[in-house]
Amino acid sequence: MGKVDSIEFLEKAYGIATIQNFKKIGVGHIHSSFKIDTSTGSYFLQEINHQIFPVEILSNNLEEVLNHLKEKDQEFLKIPSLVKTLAGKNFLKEKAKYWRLLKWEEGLRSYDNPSGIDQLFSGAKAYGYFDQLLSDLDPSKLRAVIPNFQSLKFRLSQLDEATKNCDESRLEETMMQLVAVAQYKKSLLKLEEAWTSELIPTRVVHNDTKFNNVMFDKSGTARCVVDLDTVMPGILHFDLGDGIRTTTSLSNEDEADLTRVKIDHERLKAFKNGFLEGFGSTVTSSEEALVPLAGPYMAFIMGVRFLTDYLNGNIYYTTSYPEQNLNRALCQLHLTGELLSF
Ligand code: GN1
Ligand code: MG
Repeated sequence: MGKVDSIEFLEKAYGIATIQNFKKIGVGHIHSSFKIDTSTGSYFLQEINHQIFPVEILSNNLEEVLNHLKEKDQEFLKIPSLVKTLAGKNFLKEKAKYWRLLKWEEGLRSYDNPSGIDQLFSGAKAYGYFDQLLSDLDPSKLRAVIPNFQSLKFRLSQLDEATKNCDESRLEETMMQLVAVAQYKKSLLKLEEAWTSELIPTRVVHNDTKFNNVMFDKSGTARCVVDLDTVMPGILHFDLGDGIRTTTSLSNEDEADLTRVKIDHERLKAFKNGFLEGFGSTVTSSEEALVPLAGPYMAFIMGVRFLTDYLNGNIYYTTSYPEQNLNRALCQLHLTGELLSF
């Protein structure tokens, strides 16, 4: 993935001006992303990973979500603009590759780690507000783009499968992480049980609220929530939790020095308060009671998924070095423990 031999097909299919600059940008672990500049404006181009996403379902969901968001009378968040092909399609198939094009959000940028509490609070508020905007989207309009995406039960079964099929050396190498998984799973499955038993309500949520999926203007105010691939029915805790997972420790997702993976209470509080303020509507008392499990649940599910991918030989996430998924797993499982004991 990622190499583009000739780009003229894009100009033709989308009817855009001649492409003057074409640059790969390193966002996300799944698709390949590019910035393209033309004389009439810039675009965000993605080569869709069609091994992971069913392209047609993905693209229809995205269009549905964007249309819903655009109908809202609000100015707080900019809504990304999907560019259709001249034939009116929401993705482009060229040879064996699939593409989609969005307008480039001028003057906005994202950060892997928040640079301060105010920025963190603003990002969290934008995510909460985004979920509020989705709250009246009819879930039946969206198809499950990746079934069981946030189900811990399902992710644990994938890990189990991976331990049965991997080579002995990898199994030995990950013994400590597997012990951590066994240790934490019971308390975290409680959140999923609360969802499946309808103790807490199903809501349409973003499902990938890591901090670098919200974009800020020059003044440090969050103005746009991006990466809408996994907007699906879920629970509020998934979005609250993924935000906490990616902002509460100053470390990166794959930090190998675990002494650097620690909870900053002020940041944790800021994300939670910002998110709930942005969401605005009442959360139920059962939702409220389960808020403490949000962060550890998301750190844990990511730890489980990274570990599974490492055992499977790194076939799902893009990696920039062979041990990256193992480091990601180590870091996320450590973070789980820290968040649980907080
Ligand atoms: C993946 O591709 P990206 O970076 O937006 C993943 C998320 C994880 C995230 C971890 C479809 O998102 O679920 O939280 O990596 N997306 C998919 O950084 O699996
Ligand atoms: Mg994503």
